[in-house]
Amino acid sequence: MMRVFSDKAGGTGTLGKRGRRGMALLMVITTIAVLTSVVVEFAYSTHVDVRLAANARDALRAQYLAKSATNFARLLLYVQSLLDRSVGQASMNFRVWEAIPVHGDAIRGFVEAARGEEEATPVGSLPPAQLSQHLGQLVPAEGLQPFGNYQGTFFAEIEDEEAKINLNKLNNPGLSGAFTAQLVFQLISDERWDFLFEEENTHRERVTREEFLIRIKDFIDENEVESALDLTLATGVFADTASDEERHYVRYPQRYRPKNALFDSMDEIHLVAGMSERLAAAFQDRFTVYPDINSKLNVNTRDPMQRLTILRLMAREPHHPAFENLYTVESMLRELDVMQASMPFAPLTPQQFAAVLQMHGLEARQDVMNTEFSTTSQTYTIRASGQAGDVVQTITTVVRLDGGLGKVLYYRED
Ligand SMILES: [Ca+2]
Repeated sequence: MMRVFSDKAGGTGTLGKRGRRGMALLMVITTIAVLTSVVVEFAYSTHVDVRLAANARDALRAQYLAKSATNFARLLLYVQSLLDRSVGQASMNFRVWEAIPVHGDAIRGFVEAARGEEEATPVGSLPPAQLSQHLGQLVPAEGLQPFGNYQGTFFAEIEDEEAKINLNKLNNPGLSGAFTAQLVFQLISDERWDFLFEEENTHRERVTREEFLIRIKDFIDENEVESALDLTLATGVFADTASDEERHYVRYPQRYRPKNALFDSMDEIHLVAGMSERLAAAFQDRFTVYPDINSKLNVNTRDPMQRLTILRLMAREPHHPAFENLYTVESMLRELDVMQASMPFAPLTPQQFAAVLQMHGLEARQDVMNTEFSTTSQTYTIRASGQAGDVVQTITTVVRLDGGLGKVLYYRED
């Protein structure tokens, strides 16, 4: 290299024999450099293409694994609905969806165990299916991969939506609406949520706990006047005022109006005036909008805070000093745990909550016992995940049981 350039730098004016050789060498080097970069670029883009294809394959696998998990969960809930209908007595009931995990490995293990008894065919030993030349013909069964022979894994979690407080019930007239308002207020009253009602949202607004309830009610109710709240009343806790509920919405940079209809999804909670991201996030798991507005609150929740809310609202005196006594509160919650542990997958009943209150010297309200609380549910959220390679796909489905596999109220793929 140095020779080549030093010869040129020598500057003889015309290219001598050595100069021509140098030129040839330069062309060869340049050509090799160009070719190398082309080959590297080609190898790189091929590598990227392969990765993209593998990723797309894994994404598709993961998506279908998540769909499988969703379907398994829906099947379990269908079995639950059959049980709920055939067993009249709640004390004999069984929460099958809590007892059986929807997990790919568990299901595969179960399938392999079942197959092991019939025939000793190891998974993956069968040749791939011969595809038929003619469309619309059945794939021959002998060439099929056995059930459970798939790559990746899936699982699903089921949540009981009716064990959460239904915000749409705030619009119910009479005892049911008043009771729901008291439930919501009781839940958000805990002093650990103080910070949520002290900080401003992105619109520099701040709402009190009472305003939080009023804004939700005004967003879904049919009329256009602002409500007032009186939680001391047994029924009709919301009353109309003379002011306009829209005044909270018109000052936003992008104006919009309250919906004046029931929530269709939990995503709409963010539209309520005065709502902040943190406020919505804090109660996302304890509130719902999916169950029927006449459905009762299922007392079967594992959340201690929710259990305490139920105990308080069932008590004749929700503000009894016993509820401020940490020792008594812990004792009541422990008692519920003991009852649950004695029959792990049987539902707790409102009567058992009442019994716990009585054990601690508190009287239970009989008027709400069977009208506001229940032990069975129709509405569930299924959070399903499928994983293949590095790709995870999740599907969230809300279903309401209808005698079959249920009606889908909400569906989202991520
Ligand atoms: Ca309204």
